[in-house]
Amino acid sequence: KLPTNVSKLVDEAKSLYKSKLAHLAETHKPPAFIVCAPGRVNLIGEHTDYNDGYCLPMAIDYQVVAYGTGFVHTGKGSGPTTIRLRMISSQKNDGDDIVEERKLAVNALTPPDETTPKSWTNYVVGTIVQYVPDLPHEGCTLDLAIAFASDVPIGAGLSSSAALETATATFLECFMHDMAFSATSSGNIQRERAIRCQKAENEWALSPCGIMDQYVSSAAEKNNCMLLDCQSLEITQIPFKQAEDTPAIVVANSNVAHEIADGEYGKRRRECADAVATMQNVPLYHVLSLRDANLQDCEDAKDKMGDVIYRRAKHVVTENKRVLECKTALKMGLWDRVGALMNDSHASLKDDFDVSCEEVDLLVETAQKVEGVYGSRITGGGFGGCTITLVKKDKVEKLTEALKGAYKAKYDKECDVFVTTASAGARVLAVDVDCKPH
Ligand code: GAF
Repeated sequence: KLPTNVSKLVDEAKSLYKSKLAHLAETHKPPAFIVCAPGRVNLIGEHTDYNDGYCLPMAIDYQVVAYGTGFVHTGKGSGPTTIRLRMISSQKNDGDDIVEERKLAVNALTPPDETTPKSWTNYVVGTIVQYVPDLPHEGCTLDLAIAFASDVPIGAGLSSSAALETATATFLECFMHDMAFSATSSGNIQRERAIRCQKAENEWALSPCGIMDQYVSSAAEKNNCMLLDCQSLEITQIPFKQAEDTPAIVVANSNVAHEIADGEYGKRRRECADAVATMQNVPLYHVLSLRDANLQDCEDAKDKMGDVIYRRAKHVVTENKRVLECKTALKMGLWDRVGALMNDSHASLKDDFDVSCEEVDLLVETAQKVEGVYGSRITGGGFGGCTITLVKKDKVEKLTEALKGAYKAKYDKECDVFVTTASAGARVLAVDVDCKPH
């Protein structure tokens, strides 16, 4: 049985497909595949993924659902490969009926540049492009009609774009499966999918993100946090133990929007690369990425790096340690320790990595003072977005009131607060043979 929000999204996507796409006869080749992919919240391990480090995210209950049909016309085996794509999204079109239609000749495809208007469709096209090499030969036509429905808040740092890419990829694998992945194990499929979706985001949304968001949307497991080693790309599921004293996971959205492509995130990446280059010049030859460095290395290179780069490196080095300690604390159900590590992580992101903002700090500081709260921190890329707080279950209401009250009092604005579980990653929900027009 599907959670209520997911079955609502399935109904929405199905009815969008039937009313707006199904009558376009040539795309209508049953069956339709229905897949979903979740947004994420990161428990701890921020700005470590692109430094070859560790992170510990989980999937949230909010999802992107895709309902669609796909067909490969194999053609004569010559000429350019084309993609005929019709797509519609309940979330982005704000009630207006525009069906985005694209006919794309693969050999003439170029990713957008800074001058191209931003569009949600780039995430979808960018992902589809990653699957073109799986087509049987050149000259095929890939005919796709996909309706998306989503309840992942946009621009909130909850990975709505990674969820869209991952849902698209999972949908594509449904009918390209025989060609693409029949010989691979499911862990490899998830990893490969995450790599492709990250590439789509880097090249087609011009967002220099790491791999955390796409990987957790792809491979999360219910009631687990996903420990990701971003160097080996190995994952280990760490149970978020379900017991009487298991805390609630509360997410608060500051509604301060920020996009990774906006510039500050890219700047942090360059500063981390600078730190590595300086350490090598010290010389600390063992440091090939910040994952290899320890606090002593940061101190040894401090004079050469200067204060800003030193603080960036210090954050990454200490954050990696916190993730590994948090993994152990989680396994043992030591919630006080998990919380303390979250609080330290926030301080480090605020003071050393400079990726918080005053609205988010207010939410974190307010939460940290509420009775029954284990820990609270900013989550995701930063500069706005959400906080994650672990709190005793019977104190959720108190926490919610405190957060909403403090935010309203200081900014005369609303913050959204919700409880999530550690949810499952991308999956196929159903195959629908009845996808004819209404
Ligand atoms: C964003 C990015 F997309 C991730 O790759 C990660 O770097 C995160 O910010 C910070 O931990 O969500």
